[in-house]
Amino acid sequence: MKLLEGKTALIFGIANDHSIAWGIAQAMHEHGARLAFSYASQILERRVRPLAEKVNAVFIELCDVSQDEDIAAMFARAADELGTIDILVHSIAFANREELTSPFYETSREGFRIAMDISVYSLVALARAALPLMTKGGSILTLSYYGGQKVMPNYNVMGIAKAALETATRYLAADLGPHDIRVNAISAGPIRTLSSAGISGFKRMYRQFAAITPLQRNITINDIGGAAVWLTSDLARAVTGEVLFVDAGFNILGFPALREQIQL
Ligand code: NAD
Ligand code: 0WE
Repeated sequence: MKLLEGKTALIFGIANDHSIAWGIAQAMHEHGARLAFSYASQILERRVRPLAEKVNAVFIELCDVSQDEDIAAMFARAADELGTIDILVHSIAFANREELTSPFYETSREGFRIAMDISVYSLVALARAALPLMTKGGSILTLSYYGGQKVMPNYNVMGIAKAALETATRYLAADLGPHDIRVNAISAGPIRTLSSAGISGFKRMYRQFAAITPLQRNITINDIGGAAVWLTSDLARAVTGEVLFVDAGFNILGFPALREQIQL
């Protein structure tokens, strides 16, 4: 059964074929959605265009979410070429690398501002821009991480940003509910993407995750795609303001079971 037949989705945050947003795009395509993508910089166009072709995306458009003009241009094009939209996917986060390698207390004012602007305010800005195009109701989805709820080594200012993102999800859900627009977040377990590449300690953490989780495995961008299709489909029509964990059960644990057989 195709769950998104007749729906149009605008997807922000594909950088390459490892991106969580690409896992979501593929799953939405398989479920019959019509798609359009944004990309963050000229350099990424070379990677994003072939992916867009694979899923027959209507267009791809440059949109740096720190630029109001880029957001306006993106939605002008969406209005022109798509008419209305049903689904908005926000899969964007950024902090300067220094803020993810130094102790949290050393976070600079500018580093804090950038992380909050790109990772949190962008959701508010995109939701506002999408509202006039979501005339038949809609579903907005963002991506969070457990580091917004509990302390994770080195996640630092991104943890503060994800806490704010999850709260923004609830405030937007309250505002947009009367328009029949739902706003939810998926809190994903660790995945190897451009954003986690080169993070010191990520590889070890990633390996241990599979040993610790109830489902005894890591999660993939396809796992996120499946949850995203459900959450943005009519099957989830009464779900809004939620943070759905797609993490093989990691977040339910207070302390990992000590399994002698497993080499950590
Ligand atoms: P990714 O690097 O593939 O995606 C991040 C995207 O953000 C990229 O496409 C990048 O171009 C975009 N971006 C950064 N600055 C931007 C700007 N100024 N304007 C527009 N776009 C900008 O990595 P990912 O892991 O797929 O990350 C997607 C989302 O998933 C992020 O919100 C991330 O916090 C979240 N997440 C990731 C993991 C993980 O382990 N990889 C886990 C949980 C949540
Ligand atoms: O949300 C994320 C990625 C966030 C991120 C990553 C980078 C790396 C490169 C934001 N900005 C940047 N800026 C860069 O220059 N994740 C959930 C993946 C992630 O990032 C971590 C993690 C995990 C997991 C950072 C430290 C510790 C763990």
